[in-house]
Amino acid sequence: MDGGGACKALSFATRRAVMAGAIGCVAALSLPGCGPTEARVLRTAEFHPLDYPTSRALLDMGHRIEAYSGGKLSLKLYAGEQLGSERDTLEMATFGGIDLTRVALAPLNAIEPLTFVPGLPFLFRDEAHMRRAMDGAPGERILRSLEPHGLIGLCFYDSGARSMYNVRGPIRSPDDMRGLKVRVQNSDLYVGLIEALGANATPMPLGEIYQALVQGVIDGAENNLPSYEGERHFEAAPFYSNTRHVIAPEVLAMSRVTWQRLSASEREIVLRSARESVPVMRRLWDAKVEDARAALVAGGVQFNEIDEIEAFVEQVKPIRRQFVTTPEQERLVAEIEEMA
Ligand code: GTR
Repeated sequence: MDGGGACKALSFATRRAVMAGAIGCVAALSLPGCGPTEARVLRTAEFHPLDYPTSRALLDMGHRIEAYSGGKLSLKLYAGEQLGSERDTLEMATFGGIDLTRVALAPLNAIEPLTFVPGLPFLFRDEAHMRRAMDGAPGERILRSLEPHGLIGLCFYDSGARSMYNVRGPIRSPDDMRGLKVRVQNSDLYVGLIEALGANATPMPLGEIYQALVQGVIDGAENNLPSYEGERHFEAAPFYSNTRHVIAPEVLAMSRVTWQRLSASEREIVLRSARESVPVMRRLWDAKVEDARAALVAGGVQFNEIDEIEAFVEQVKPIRRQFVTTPEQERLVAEIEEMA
């Protein structure tokens, strides 16, 4: 198992080589002619850098895979945007160009309507509610819903609560959002959410936000503390307002092409290792949130609480009607709400 190196964004040629299974692998899983005695390497994409909780959880999973398979299976992690955006890596996984990818729900929204549900604003009461629901039947249903789209959902990782931040000043009520240009993830749900709050939504990849803030292309964005700190957005947008409007999990998915090439016992090893990495990830996540908070306070960020969150909740209510349109989605929402 391997951390994948520190360099960002591999060249196009190198990316193609990864997809062909030729980089750092004894023999890539998806290559024909991979003999039974050779180690099989699961090529895994992660947007975040190597020290981010999701990356560290994937490394933990890799150790488990190697140990449980007696070294016959291993995981090679391409962290730090090496294989491109989450959207890119999702596409690669879908056609079997890579074996595993960790993505947010946003890039899955366009392919599977059930994935809208955990991203609905103000659905989860807190992180514990989200964890309970994703560990239970609602989470299982969402993971299973990915299979017809060429993906095997293995587990959920945490992403904490997302809040608003911007260059101008504290946001205390939806009125303060009016006219702000706010970056969103590329999904109609997040565009709808920001526009319902009276701001202008600008979809763009995470990696482009810093420059866009500095150049005044956008006035703000929304994210959890680790991404806000890790991507250095606070340097340009030092007002972080605790709206906690979305507490969505993230997904670790395997390419169905890869899954179909695994034996039953290999599948069990992969699934077990993924599931066992979840509590590890959660511990790392909770610690990372506190570290990020301390670094942000030291970095001069001005935090503010929202006294009347009801005003935000009211204003985004139409979002549910817009994105929850099937009986299956409605059932999922009801079931999650019952677990509050
Ligand atoms: C991060 C998340 C990423 C991505 C990013 C974004 O918190 O871990 O998967 O969703 O936010 O806003 O693009």
